[in-house]
Amino acid sequence: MTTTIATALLHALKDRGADRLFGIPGDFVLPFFRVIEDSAILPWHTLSHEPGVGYAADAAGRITSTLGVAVVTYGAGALNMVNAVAQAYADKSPLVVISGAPGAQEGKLGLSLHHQVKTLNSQFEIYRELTCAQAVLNDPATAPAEIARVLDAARKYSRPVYLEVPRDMVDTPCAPVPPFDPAPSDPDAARACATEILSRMRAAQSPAILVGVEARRYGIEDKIAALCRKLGLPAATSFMGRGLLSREDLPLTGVYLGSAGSETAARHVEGSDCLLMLGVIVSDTNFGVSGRNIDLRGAIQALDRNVTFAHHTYPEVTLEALVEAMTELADPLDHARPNAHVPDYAHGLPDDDTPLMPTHVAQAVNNLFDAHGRMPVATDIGDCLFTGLEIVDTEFVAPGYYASMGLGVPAGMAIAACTGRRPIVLVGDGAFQMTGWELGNCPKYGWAPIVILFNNLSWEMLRAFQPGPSYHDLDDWHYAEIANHLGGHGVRVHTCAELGRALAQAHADDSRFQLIEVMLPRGATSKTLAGFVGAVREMSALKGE
Ligand code: S1T
Ligand code: MG
Repeated sequence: MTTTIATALLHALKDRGADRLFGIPGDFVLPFFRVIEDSAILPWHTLSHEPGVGYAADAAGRITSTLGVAVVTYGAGALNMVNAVAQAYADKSPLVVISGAPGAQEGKLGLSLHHQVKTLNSQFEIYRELTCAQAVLNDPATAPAEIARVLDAARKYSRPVYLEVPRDMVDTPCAPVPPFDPAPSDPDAARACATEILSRMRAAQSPAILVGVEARRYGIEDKIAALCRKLGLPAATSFMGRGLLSREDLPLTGVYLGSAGSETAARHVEGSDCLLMLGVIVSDTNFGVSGRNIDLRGAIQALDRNVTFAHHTYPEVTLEALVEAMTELADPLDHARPNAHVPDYAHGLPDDDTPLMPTHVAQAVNNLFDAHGRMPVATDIGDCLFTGLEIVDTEFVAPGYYASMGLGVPAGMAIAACTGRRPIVLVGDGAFQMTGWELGNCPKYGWAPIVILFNNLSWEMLRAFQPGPSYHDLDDWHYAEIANHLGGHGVRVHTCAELGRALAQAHADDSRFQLIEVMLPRGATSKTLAGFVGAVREMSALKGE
């Protein structure tokens, strides 16, 4: 069977861990879509709007620690997905964007083409700003090496990449793509770096470990847990790292979110005189509300294949190589604290007519997990994200840094597709208005997420920051009723007893997606969001903003 540019690309994606594609066709990508279906190299799912395609493909990469893949048409498709790709870049998600494009001769007709914005190269230039590697596959002689270069960059740097496939090149014969080159670190550099870190941790009074998203992106949570156990140290996770290490038997001091998160994690991180940050993005959401200014110059940061100390860096030392070298060289630390206090999570949902507040959702989910086992969780931005911090440790997919609305529902659908497990989705009414309708695609794929919709008739997180204006008010769209027309089952609940019953019934019915519309009063927020807003206000006041 002759290899073509399209089949070579699909095989290369599969060889590097991609297990499916999400997309929406268009005339510039129809030839490629035909090969996707005829070749059956990878399963594919079409959704209804390119932002949802981007969010779903991003989430697929996050939950599987491999490549997520989005296939879209030129112009109207690819440019419609820009914000979702930007979020994948900021959150270090290895999303592969494949866009169809005009054929070589089409651009020479002297006509501006439909879907063209400024020049035929504009889209490539826009995506150069959103990705870590890009290529146009317009030459069969170079296409295999270009595909390998770009896809390997996605795996190495855990960032989005962009491949443009002119529609007249899809069936062009070419050689197969070379196998994945992981570009391992120099083992001597990793050992030297590990030796320096361990000696600093041994000399420190209160060494601490903070774990971030790269632990999941590179699939090394088990190795980090083994290191923590060998050192006798608990770990805290960053806000973006919520849910990391949840499958490991390791005492976690909770999620660090400064004065708005776990107090144990805050003491652990802010009180440390040797903070080792493994795969942590130093961002305002991860550190913006630190109760005390953490002297990051005293910290050690392993991120983006570099390990940085106050005044020097070990380049090209991967997180995996560092953790393996440390585990090999480590002994239990004198200041080991293996039995850290694990935070108490919200339990005990009242079984009565108590009107619902956001924290009751966390209590209801925790009760469900106690009864039936933990489920993966996808959250959107809004108070649902902060309420999610009150749920016990489980796998999370959330827009923890870039913080775009819209990820929640498509991410839940991707988790169902990639893992075969049923997810819980937490989403606000505002974010649901953006991408919640993608649920209408669940019946054709047999996905049955349980969606808990926080209906406070508001952009409440904004109101928490800026009380007063009426533009935070949203109308009541009766989402539960709409769910029934989208092929799912919807129920509206007002009290704690109704929520407990609805969640139990939703869990019992996995024949279709479930939507539980939780009615909340305007102005009500979770304790965690209230704490976060208060801390942000305090920080602003301290800075005189
Ligand atoms: N547009 C997009 C795509 N993402 C955003 N993050 C925003 C706008 C700004 C924004 C927030 S939080 C929020 C908006 C509009 C309101 C969310 O409303 P809803 O989903 O109903 O959740 P809740 O009512 O719990 O707040 C962040 C601060 O940037
Ligand atoms: Mg809302």
